[in-house]
Amino acid sequence: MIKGVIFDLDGVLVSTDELHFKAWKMLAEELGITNFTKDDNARQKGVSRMASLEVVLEKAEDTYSYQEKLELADRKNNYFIKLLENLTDRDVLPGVIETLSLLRKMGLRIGIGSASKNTPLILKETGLESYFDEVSCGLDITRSKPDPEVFLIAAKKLELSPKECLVVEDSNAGVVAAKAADMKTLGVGTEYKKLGTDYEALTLQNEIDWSAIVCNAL
Ligand code: B16
Ligand code: MG
Repeated sequence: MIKGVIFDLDGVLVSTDELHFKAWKMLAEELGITNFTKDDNARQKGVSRMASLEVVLEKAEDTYSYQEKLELADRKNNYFIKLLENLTDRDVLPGVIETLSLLRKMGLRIGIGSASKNTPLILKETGLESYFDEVSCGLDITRSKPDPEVFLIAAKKLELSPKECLVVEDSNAGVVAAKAADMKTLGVGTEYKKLGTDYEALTLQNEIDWSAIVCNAL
C-alpha cells in the first residue's frame, strides 16, 4: 500500500529546466563553447550541478582544475538564481496543484526529492511550499541521483518505509535512484516512455488512477 508520494521538482512540478538550459548556455558561451545544445542539456536532467558542469566541459578546449570548476559551477548558479527571480506560480506545470490537492484529500503524505540546492527558493517563488509535508533536496545529500540517498532521506522524513513510497520523476537518473531505493515510480515529462517506470503519464494533467496506484492494483 502506498502511503506517500515523493515528487521530483525540476521538470515534474516546475518548468525550471528551461532556466537551467539558459544559465548553462551563458556559461558555455563565456568559455568559448558555441555548440552547447538542448541534447547536451537533456543529459543534465536530474544530475548534480557538478555533474552537469562536466557535460558542458566535454565540449571545452581548455582543461580546468577542481577549484576552477567550483568557480564555474558557482557562476552558473548565480545566472540561474538571477533567472529564478522571474519565477512565479505561472511556472507550476499543468495539473500539479490539482494533483497535490487530491493526494492531500486522499490522506497521503507528500514530499519532495530533488537534486537541486535551490529547492527552498523555487518552492517559495512558486508558492508551492505549503503543499509538502517534507522536503529532501540537494542541501540534504552527499550523493546525487542516480544514488537513492535523496529519496531515502525523503521517506525517512515522511516516516514511511521505501516500499510505502511512490516517486514521480522525469529523468533517467531520478528513476534509477527511485528504483535503487526500492520505491514504485511514475514517469512524467516528454521522455516518460523511455524511463521504464511502473506507471506513466505525459503530464500530471493526464488522467491518472491514483486510487489504483495507491492500492498497487494496476
Ligand atoms: P542546482 P531535480 C535537478 O533538479 C535538475 O534537474 C538538474 O538539472 C540540476 O543540475 C540539479 O537539480 C541541481 O540543481 O544547481 O539548482 O542545485 O530534477 O532533481 O528536481
Ligand atoms: Mg527532474
